[in-house]
Amino acid sequence: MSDNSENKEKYGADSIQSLEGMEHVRMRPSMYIGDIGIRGLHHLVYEVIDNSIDEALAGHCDEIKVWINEDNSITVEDNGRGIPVDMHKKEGISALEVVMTKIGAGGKFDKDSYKVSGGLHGVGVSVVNALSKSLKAVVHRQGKVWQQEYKKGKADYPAKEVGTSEKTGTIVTFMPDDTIFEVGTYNYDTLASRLRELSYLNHGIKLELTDMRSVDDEGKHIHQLFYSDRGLEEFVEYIDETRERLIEKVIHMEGERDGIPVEVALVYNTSFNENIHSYVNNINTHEGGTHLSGFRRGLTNTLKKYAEASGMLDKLKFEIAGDDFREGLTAIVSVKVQEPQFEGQTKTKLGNREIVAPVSQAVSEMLTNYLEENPKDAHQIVQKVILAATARHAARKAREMVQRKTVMGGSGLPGKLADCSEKDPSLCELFLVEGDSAGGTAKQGRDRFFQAILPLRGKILNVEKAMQHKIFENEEIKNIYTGLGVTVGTEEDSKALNLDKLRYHKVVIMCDADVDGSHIETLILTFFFRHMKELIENGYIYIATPPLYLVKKGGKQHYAWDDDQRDRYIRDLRGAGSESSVNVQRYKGLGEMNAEQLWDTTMNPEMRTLRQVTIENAAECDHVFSMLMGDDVPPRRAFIEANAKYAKIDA
Ligand code: 0RA
Repeated sequence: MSDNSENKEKYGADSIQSLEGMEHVRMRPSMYIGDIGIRGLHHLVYEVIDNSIDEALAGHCDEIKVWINEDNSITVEDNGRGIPVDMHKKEGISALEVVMTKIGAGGKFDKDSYKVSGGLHGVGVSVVNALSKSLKAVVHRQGKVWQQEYKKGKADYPAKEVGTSEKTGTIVTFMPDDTIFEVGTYNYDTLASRLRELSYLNHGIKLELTDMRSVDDEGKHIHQLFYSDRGLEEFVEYIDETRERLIEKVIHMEGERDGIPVEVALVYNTSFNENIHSYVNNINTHEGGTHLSGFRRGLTNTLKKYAEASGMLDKLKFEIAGDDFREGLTAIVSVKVQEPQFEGQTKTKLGNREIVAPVSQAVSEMLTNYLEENPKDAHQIVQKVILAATARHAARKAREMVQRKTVMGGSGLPGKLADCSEKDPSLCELFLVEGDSAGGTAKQGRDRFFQAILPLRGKILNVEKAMQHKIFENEEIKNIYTGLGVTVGTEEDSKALNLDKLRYHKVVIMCDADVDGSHIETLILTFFFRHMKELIENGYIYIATPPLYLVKKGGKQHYAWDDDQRDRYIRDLRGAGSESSVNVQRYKGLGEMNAEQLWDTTMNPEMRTLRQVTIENAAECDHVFSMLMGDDVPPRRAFIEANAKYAKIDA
């Protein structure tokens, strides 16, 4: 999230104003792409793909190919009309050069002739150009091939004709500038999950990804094709792949209301979670907004009307709340908005009021039809709603018990919590530690001024499968709520999280570096993802990385975090001359370290590595957590085999 601080100091506010667009992008990259870490690096690719998606949405392109090249540069090719290359009257350079070098030009530089249809997307490819060491654009158009190259956003030469062609399209290859980005290596899975998401959100477009950096067992490059015929219907099927359906089919509609393209798909499963993912112009609006309000309104009104008319609610002794209609619901809402206003902390909340009605109407109409035509499913849904209302009633009591304690203050803190003395949450850290014994070591090893310890006993509850009231009755989970100072539920929203009294801005999950530890880590992360997502979104959740080995000889010792590092230390220490077999200790658990070692390697801010937990792709997380924590074994085994870190060590 930080700009290049060196640059920040060099230029004052005055000189910034006089800088040209491209230089401003290079000086303040975070303003344009969010950050200069791994996220920003991948954002560059999305920015280029967005332009091709716009061309596809305009109906001129149906194939987009992406390569991660051997040198970690990226190539994006589409079969659209090709970016125009004729002279741009006002600028005196080719239209291609305008698109590539003028900030904010995008496709909108000349409203009438060169508007990219929809013009829905991001900051524009010129930003990618500005942040690239080199970029090359090749355009196939009107029987010819044109090309132009750039360095740090500046053209090497005017666009030139380099050949003839029978096809049309645009090919952009860029190498991110390593003086700007902290990292330079692309992650295949990150790009793959974005392309999968895009293929569902824009059905009918073929998206291909190839990794030129490596080959598989058969000598082939890793390659995937993402294509969806049925759009969000398939997206919901994918997310809920391992959940048990309550109704047979995904309910799906696509259409236009008041000129706004709206697509919605939903299904009910037998779980207790609400999973609604909303998108505006293919961007995940994880803070929701007016389209989500419209969706909820349509859903609640329609189901309520149906349930009341059915007579099934007659014997119910309490009111049904909005939440009750969403338990076990998986849904996606996607709208395309010409001039979206984004609000909220992370600018991912849609503000346009005019979007509420079209979405709500679309949902009402779709659901009304569905309920009429599928009375059996309708009955199932209403029964589920009644069950949810009943459970919520029971859960409220359990939750209020937890919260009453928190409100009472001091004595309300969990008995097992060893608190820190500092009270400013921005300075405080809470370690959630696997097991009482490691908890004890951590208590001795910590800096008690700002580090608090909460030991968790064994495996915490799998919240993916538990009902609400079970969650609030669970001892370890209660301790997490009261320890953190987080409360749940307001008048309007019984699940809203209140972080005003959050006591720590770093919550560090510290588990053993083995299979059980990973399992516990996943259980805790599942809890945070489902019940305290805002903590992750605010960047408060971290994972500690205890070392795997201690390599020792005589008075010299080194900690190692992986096998390569261990082997290097072994060689180093052997190399010291003598014959003696160097001593290697494998730390299976935190408990095998003494307090001093734990502080030195894992807790001391000067030495430790904390991994911050972020959500790159919420829908993909939803899919993975439900799969990992659900009942279906084969997909889980496959996932673990593909990602396992400790399997070999513990086998
Ligand atoms: C404006 C006008 C036209 C094409 C494009 C933009 C265009 C931009 C990109 C960016 C990536 N791929 C693209 N493909 C097309 C064409 C106008 C015309 O031919 O009449």
